[in-house]
Amino acid sequence: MTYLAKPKLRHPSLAKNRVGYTRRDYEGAISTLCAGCGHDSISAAIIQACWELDIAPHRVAKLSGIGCSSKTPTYFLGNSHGFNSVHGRMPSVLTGANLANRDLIYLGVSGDGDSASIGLGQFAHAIRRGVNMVYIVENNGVYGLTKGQFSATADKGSKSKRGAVNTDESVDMIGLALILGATFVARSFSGDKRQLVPLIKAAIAHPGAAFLDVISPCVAFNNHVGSTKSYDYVREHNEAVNRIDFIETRAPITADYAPGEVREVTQHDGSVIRLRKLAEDYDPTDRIKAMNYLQSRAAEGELVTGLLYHRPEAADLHASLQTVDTPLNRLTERELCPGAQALERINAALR
Ligand SMILES: Cc1ncc(C[n+]2csc(CCOP(=O)(O)OP(=O)(O)O)c2C)c(N)n1
Ligand code: SF4
Ligand SMILES: [Mg+2]
Repeated sequence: MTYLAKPKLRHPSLAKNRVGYTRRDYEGAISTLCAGCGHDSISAAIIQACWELDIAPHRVAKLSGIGCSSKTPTYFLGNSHGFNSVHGRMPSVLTGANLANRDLIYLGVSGDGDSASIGLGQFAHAIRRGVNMVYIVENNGVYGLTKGQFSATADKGSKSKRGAVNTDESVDMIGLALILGATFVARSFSGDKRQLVPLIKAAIAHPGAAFLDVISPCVAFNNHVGSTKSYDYVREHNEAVNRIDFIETRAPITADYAPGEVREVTQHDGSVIRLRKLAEDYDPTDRIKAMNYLQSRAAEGELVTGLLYHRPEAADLHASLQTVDTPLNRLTERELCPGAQALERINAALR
């Protein structure tokens, strides 16, 4: 048995959101991950974000690959659509689903092994095409499910539980996402719910490819001295460049900060990201400067977190392909096969 169903009993006085659901309606089966695994905290943050955003569960499609991280969609949003695909293949399955039905909210959940090794090519193409999705890598620096081998995101010089030193350069998922043109790029830590929940909310509201690298310690195989993905290491080296508040379209905007202290960015759907600067010289709208900053801080051993890059006016794959507004899976045969005359007109236009 790979999961345990949660008992359906619940207290009648549990708070409901605007679409009539309690937080428990966004939960999934009981997790079978190791107690203390960072991935469970990310699941809790996703549940919190979707409940607070009043998203009806049937509007979400969660897709994953293979790994402990990719198992987690079983443990959240039990009333949403889900597809657990093949190792490293989540991005192409998600892209296909998104093209067929643009009306759903797509949540791609992956691991550092799933996305930075076998799925690196798939990751690259989904990001560069601007698929409208939230792509979360639950990054622990190891292949947790297959018992703790170094993954491609393990830092050079870091040590395995048994003391072996990693001699390979690491793949920087944030750097890649920036180069590949992701329009929302953030890094967070599974142990920082205050930072993670608003980032997930803002990523859901973002109209293009949103990438979140969440450092998520593996307590079984990568939480020792010498690891750079342990709880202690991340807490000691976490440098948050900003803090965001996410304000929904409907919510009244109250100004409780001094002028100049925060920057407000209105997104496509009217929601507002309120950004409070923590690092004076960090500008999340300047991609090149952001890349330089991240590289220079990484060279000092610092792990920069927060909203690292944001282009609110992003367009997605449907915009580049000029697909119709109606989801393709709702088009009728008549619309899909308009007849020989229509084909003749198209051919004539190409001559
Ligand atoms: C095609 C294929 N190759 C290899 C495996 C073995 N395998 C299963 S999970 C995994 C790595 C998972 O690592 P990661 O994505 O980081 O997830 P984690 O368990 O650390 O959360 C590997 C190599 C597989 N299932 N399928
Ligand atoms: S092996 Fe690691 S990644 Fe997998 S559930 Fe346990 S702590 Fe989490
Ligand atoms: Mg991993």
